[in-house]
Order: sequence, then structure tokens, then C-alpha cells
Amino acid sequence: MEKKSMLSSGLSGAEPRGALIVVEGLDRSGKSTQCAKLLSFLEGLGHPTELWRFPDRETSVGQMISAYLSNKSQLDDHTIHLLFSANRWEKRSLMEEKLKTGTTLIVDRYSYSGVAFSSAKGLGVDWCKAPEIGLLAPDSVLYLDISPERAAERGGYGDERYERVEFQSKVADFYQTLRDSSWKIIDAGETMEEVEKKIQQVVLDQVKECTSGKPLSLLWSSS
Ligand code: ADP
Ligand code: DGP
Repeated sequence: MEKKSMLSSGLSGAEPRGALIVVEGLDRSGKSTQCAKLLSFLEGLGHPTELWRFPDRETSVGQMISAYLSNKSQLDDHTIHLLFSANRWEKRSLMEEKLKTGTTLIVDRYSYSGVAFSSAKGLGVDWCKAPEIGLLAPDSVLYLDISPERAAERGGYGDERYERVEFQSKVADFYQTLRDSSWKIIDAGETMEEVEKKIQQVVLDQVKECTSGKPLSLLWSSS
């Protein structure tokens, strides 16, 4: 079980804030679909909400990542790992500001993708976690659970680097080692509507808790 450090910079009180909701899962598990649906749902209820995704391919670091993923550039495994992490760090302070000013963030992939994908290539899990330490810890991680074979049947994989069943299978194994109490496992093999309903209930509970002043926490100490 992973432990998280409490953020010490004046956030341990009961200030209302937005919720940090992370959606994780294999490629084609339905993350983008469900993130968009969740955004409409929360906005419809009048909750200030934004949808973010990592990698954020708009930044200069993100463009390097995008070139790597589409096989236009080659990078050492450690180097690309640190770039993915840097891409999250460059949004870290904006993330905190948004949450503190009451915006709920739905985040399509986060540090768990970072660790699961790089570990699946053979890098050590602790080494992979280290650069993520100090990023904000999610209030909920919604893991869209589907087998790699079933995910691959959905719309077909494109040309990106990691879209291979055998590799995704290793990623799924590493995801399992990262579960903690903030994770909710959602059966992503159900219909879009069923998945949507399950997610809504979890997220509404979390938004309510954050509105009433849940302290922010940090990733990622591993004791
Ligand atoms: P991801 O963002 O995880 O890669 P997407 O949301 O892009 O996944 O979905 C991948 C494909 O699977 C899309 O064609 C989408 O319409 C389809 N899809 C998403 N959720 C479901 C579902 N619950 N059942 C069947 N197909 C789905
Ligand atoms: P997406 O834009 O969600 O389709 O993600 C692009 C691909 O990059 C996908 O195969 C998952 C992978 N990925 C996402 N985040 C990370 C990360 O932090 N590290 C590594 N190694 N791969 C990642």
C-alpha cells in the first residue's frame, strides 16, 4: 500500500477545493471517451471543471514526447521517462492553483502511466517513481480495467510506439502493483453508458468531499 505525504504549505486545513480525478488504463480502454462524458456531466451540474491530459503535447517538452511516440525520434528509455515526468512537473503549479480556486480537474493519464509504461520496458519501479515524488496526489484514480486483447479490438491500434498487445500486457501487470486506496477499478468492458454511470457516482462523492475541505496530498513515498 502506497503512502502519500500531506502538503504542508497551508493546505492541511479545511479549505474547499476542486477534486483531482485521474483516469488511467491501457491504450483503448475508453479513457478519452469517459473523460469527455465526465466533463459534460460535472459542468452540467455547475461544478467548475477542466479536462487535462498527459502527455500534454502542446508544450515544447510535449512535442519531443509526441515525436518519440510517433517514432520520428529515438530516445534512451531513461531520457523519455524523465521527459514524461517533466511534462507533468511543468503543469504542477497551475494544477495546484486550479484546485485551490475550486476547479475540479479530470486528468487523462498521470504518474501511474509514467511508472507502468517505463517499468514494462524494464526500468526499475523505484527509479521510475522517483521523479514523480512531490507531484499532487489524485483524490481518485479511476482505472478502466480491460484485457489487452479486448482493448486492441476497439478501433484498432494506430502507429504509435506502445500499441502492441504483448507490451500492453506487461503495462497492465505493472499498473496492478501501483494500486492504493485512492484507486477505483471500473470494468471497462461494459457498455459506455454503464461505465459512465459507475464513474459518476465515484466522482460525485469525491467532489463533495473536496468541497468540504479534504487536504491535498503529494505523491509518492513508498514505505
Ligand atoms: P483511450 O482514450 O483509453 O485510448 P478511447 O476513449 O479513445 O480510449 O476509446 C477507444 C475506442 O473504443 C474508441 O473507438 C471508442 O469509441 C471505443 N470505446 C470506448 N469505450 C467503449 C466501451 N465501453 N465499449 C465499446 N467501445 C468503447
Ligand atoms: P495517449 O496520448 O494517452 O494515447 O498516450 C500516449 C502513449 O504514451 C500511450 O501509449 C501511453 C504512453 N504514456 C503516457 N504517459 C506516459 C509516461 O509518463 N511514460 C511513458 N513511458 N509512457 C507514457
